[in-house]
Amino acid sequence: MNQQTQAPFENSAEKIWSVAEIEALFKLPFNDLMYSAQQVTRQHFDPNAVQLSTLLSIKTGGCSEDCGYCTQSSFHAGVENKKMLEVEEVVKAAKAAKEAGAGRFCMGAAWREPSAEDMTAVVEMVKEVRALGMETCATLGMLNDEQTEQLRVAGLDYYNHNLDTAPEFYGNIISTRDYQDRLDTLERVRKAGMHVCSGGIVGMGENLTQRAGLIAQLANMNPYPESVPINNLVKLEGTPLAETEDLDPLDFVRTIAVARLTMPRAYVRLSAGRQQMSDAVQALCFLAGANSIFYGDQLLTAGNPEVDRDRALMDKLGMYPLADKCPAMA
Ligand code: SAM
Ligand code: DTB
Ligand code: SF4
Repeated sequence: MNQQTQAPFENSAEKIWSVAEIEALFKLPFNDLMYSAQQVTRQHFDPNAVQLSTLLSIKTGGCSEDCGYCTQSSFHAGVENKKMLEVEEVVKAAKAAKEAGAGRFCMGAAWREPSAEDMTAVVEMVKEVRALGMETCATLGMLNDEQTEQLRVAGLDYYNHNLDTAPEFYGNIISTRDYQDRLDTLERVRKAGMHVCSGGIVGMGENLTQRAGLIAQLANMNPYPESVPINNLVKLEGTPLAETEDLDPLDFVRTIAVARLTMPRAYVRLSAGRQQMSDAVQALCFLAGANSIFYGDQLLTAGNPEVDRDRALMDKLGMYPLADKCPAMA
């Protein structure tokens, strides 16, 4: 059985947020911000349950985009260009992820957009992973209408495509594709009837107004994404952003809280950068309303906390995977 966690949002005259209003949330006293975010979390979610997604890079390296944070771009020295994984390898990894407790399996590819041939293989992967009883997610770059339809028919539950940053800062990071291209792909995914997973990266040198600008773009989508990954930049060797100054961890926590307040019913995912975070900072992120993580020792090319470390952290915090029952009620 597929563990579908969410019905698509029916919209809804949700609030339209100005960037200034969001910036004001960022500037609240920390305790006030955390208190409000935790209250909103409790209106919509079990505050101790965490949704677990495992990532697999099904096609690594050699990408024709120039995203400044990414080690898979052929514009800068990073990982080598590998060929796409075979369907059987993907299914094996998905089975292992399910065994370890993940509810969703996300397949990522270093493409600007998939070709027709790529789509044939991905459709097969999606069908087989879904047949295991897992939720499916893919992140393959830009999609056209025919491709969104193919993925929907195959049974894809979520499509991940990030806005990455505010429109005003975007040109500092990526030059090979426009902000509007990203919005168009998200619109097609929504129109095809799949759940939208879209978020961004913080700590790329953006200022507070630009961080608020990213959240405004996401929160003002109609409807806003069901899943919102907030990534802390992982500074990967060879990328133009490798030497960027560290973001104050409390500013990362604030970003999670502001995402929670502006998108109350979304799963807010504490995404890339967890391996470099202390348990205490992660605990603050959960308090701020994060209720989803990437689970498994690898993201796409970068590391993620070991499963044992995450299990220990969940135990320490009295948290449990979304699919499991609260141990205290068992
Ligand atoms: N090629 C597809 C695309 O760009 O849409 C899918 C894969 S891409 C790696 C998915 C997302 O991962 C990016 O949009 C970005 O938000 C995030 N990401 C990539 N490298 C990162 C890094 N070094 N630190 C944090 N997030 C990163
Ligand atoms: C998302 O927002 N973060 C994930 C997923 N969506 C595809 C990717 C993080 C990538 C981190 C760098 C790497 O592994 O290369
Ligand atoms: Fe390519 Fe995606 Fe990396 Fe950009 S983020 S270079 S599109 S793999």
